[in-house]
Amino acid sequence: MSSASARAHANIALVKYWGKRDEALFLPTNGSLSLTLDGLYTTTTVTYGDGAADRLVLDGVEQGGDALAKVSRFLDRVRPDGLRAFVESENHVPTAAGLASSASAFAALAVAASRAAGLALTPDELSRLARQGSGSACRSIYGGFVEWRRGERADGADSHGVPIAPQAHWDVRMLVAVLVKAPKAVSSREGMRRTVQTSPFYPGWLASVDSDLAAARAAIATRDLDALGTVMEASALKMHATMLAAQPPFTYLRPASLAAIQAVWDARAAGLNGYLTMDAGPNVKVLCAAADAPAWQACLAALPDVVEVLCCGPGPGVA
Ligand code: FM0
Repeated sequence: MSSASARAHANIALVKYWGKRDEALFLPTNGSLSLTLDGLYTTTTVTYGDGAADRLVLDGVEQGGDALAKVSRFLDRVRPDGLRAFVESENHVPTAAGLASSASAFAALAVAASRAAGLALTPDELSRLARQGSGSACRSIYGGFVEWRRGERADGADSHGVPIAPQAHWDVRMLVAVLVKAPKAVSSREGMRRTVQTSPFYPGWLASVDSDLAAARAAIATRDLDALGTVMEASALKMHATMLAAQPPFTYLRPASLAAIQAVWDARAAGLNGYLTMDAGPNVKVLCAAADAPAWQACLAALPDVVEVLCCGPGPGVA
């Protein structure tokens, strides 16, 4: 029996990944750029042995079906021949707010599974491996600000996370307004596929990503919150607009999300500096300076249908 553990933090994209050019290898149509977060992480232990079947226990609950099958397929990339795996994973989020992240999950799994197999992979190799569990996971290998280079190669060798500024580079805050949960109608995977194949806005999205990435890199290098916030907010809203134009159309925006967006814009107009982003779910996140985090916390907590507001800083890479 051999066993290893790992911890990986969640990340939030500042310039979004939306669309795959290769679904099997999780190769993106566009580059993306994220901030790894300190407060939200997953710890995973992988133990190889000669059991009858793989097992997956997530937050103390035995999993089967698609979740187990996906993890088993992922482990086939690194497991020692003939061995079965016992995977125990815990999501560390302040409450059961539905923030369990596939990014931190597959980053932690990639590291624990390869270590337990006796493989000493480099960070870039771990990033490529994590990518093949969930695309955004390739960014959670690294701390701080991380770019996922789209890459050009068909085998994905050049498509992995690249650290562009460490955790200590810039002490910003990302507030997460956790909104009332609604069942997720469309997975990211299906949503991306539908958008790429049918949305007339998708070519416009793609055409704008490289200049967004360049603007985000420059803003991070100079710690320019207004420049980074402006491009971050635009990237998120453009991404959500592509989905509304897909066929059949869909959206992750809920009435409470729109109320939060309006509240962020109103607060900014009134002089509180911060910018919003949203992912494939209803929650609204705000990027701001550390000194403004308490005011944003109060602003977001006062909104209807807010379950709680989390406040995160830049986080570390996998350990
Ligand atoms: O994180 O189909 O990684 O760049 O969060 O597993 O590769 O869950 F806002 C959407 C994340 C997409 C943007 O997609 O998809 C981002 C998103 P997978 P993910």
